[in-house]
Amino acid sequence: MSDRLDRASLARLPAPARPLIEPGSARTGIVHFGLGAFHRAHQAVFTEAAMAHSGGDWAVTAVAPSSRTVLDALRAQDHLFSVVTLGAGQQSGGGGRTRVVGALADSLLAAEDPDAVVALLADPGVRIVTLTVTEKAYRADAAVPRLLVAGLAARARADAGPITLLTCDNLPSNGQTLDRLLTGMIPDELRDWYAESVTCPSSMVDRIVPATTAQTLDLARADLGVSDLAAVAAEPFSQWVIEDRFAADRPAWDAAGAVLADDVTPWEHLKLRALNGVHSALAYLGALAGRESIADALTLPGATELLRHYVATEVAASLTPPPGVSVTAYGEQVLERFANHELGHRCLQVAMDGTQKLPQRVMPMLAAPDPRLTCLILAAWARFAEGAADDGTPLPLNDPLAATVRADLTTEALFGPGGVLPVPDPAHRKQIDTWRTALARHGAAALLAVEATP
Ligand code: CS2
Repeated sequence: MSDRLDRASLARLPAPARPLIEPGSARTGIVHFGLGAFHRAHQAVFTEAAMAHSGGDWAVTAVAPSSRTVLDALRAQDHLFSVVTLGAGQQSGGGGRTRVVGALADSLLAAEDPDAVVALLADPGVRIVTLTVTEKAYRADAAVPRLLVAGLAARARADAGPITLLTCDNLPSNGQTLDRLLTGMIPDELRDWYAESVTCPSSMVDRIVPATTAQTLDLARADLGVSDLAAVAAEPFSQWVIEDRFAADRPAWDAAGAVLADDVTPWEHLKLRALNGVHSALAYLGALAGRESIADALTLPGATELLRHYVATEVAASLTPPPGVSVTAYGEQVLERFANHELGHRCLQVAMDGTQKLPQRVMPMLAAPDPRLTCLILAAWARFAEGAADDGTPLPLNDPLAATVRADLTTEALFGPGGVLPVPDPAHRKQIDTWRTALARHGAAALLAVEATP
């Protein structure tokens, strides 16, 4: 008897841990790019629930851009994996903390087998492409957009029908961003077909999914009774707001709890600024103060008060929330979610790719009447980029523009015209510089405590 999760071992799992659908019972209708933990804990879960509710051939074939690790684990497990939900009083074992998801049908490694990916995109059974490829992949010279264009060309030639490209990355107007990128890349002879047959709806995705650790795998094994090397951990909260603009049909994601909306923009702005921006703030300030996790960073005296104030003032001034949603109430819920100690979400994970994230998460608040705390967050990033915590411990700068950033770390070089994060107003640059001096003199922990005192 196999000791690992696969189809043969499903019957031995505790009943609440079993998939909602019979694995292998549906054909592939979705090709997903980016086989990271986030997809498995988010879109795969929604898609499985949609199929359990309304059926349909919406199984997912996932494309890993270049890394074999997860792919090998999934292949050895008949593409089954589990989600371990952490925090909010989740019970272990039969209590439903860990559940196997049956939405994945197959996987491909793009770097090794691009032709198979192109062929799949030209399959009439595939009607949706979803993407979680991170902010930095939305460039004409990146691998996934190039593969998408090749796939679309093959699809047009095969007359395989309309297709929806649904991005799930944390970018504002992410659908338009993808559409603009592809429009600039497709050959002229494809333009009419593209305009008629392809839509790129925007979507706002939200679930905190830390990187899988040895502890995640231990929890999965304890709950399932078999080993699952592709398990992911996630918070209980999960949200998906999707622009209702599909080129063909779609899974019953609404029956699975997703919200289909005419306009996703207010949701995207709220989430990027009141959640992701605050996340980045905690990541940099926490890392400087020597805190390991986001939840630890939030226990720094003054951190909660300061971030609450930031959301209520600078963030709230920058946007119009979705109808019926209060920015401060949303911000409160975000802080409660960040306080989930069981997640162990590392500051350094959130801190990566700052040059790609801060423009949509933090920079828009520079337009607030008095963007003091926005300047503090940018200063914290700059000090983080200098490469050492307040106690001297080295901090890694994991960022595609790391070399440019490190080449000249002065405030003028980073934030001046032509810098990696241009801040147009010289008064704001001065404020960033003042905060950098204060951070260097007092350290992040002491600064937060003082600043939060009324
Ligand atoms: C985080 C996000 O790593 C990061 O930058 O801010 O991944 C965050 O956890 C998710 O967007 C939550 O939905």
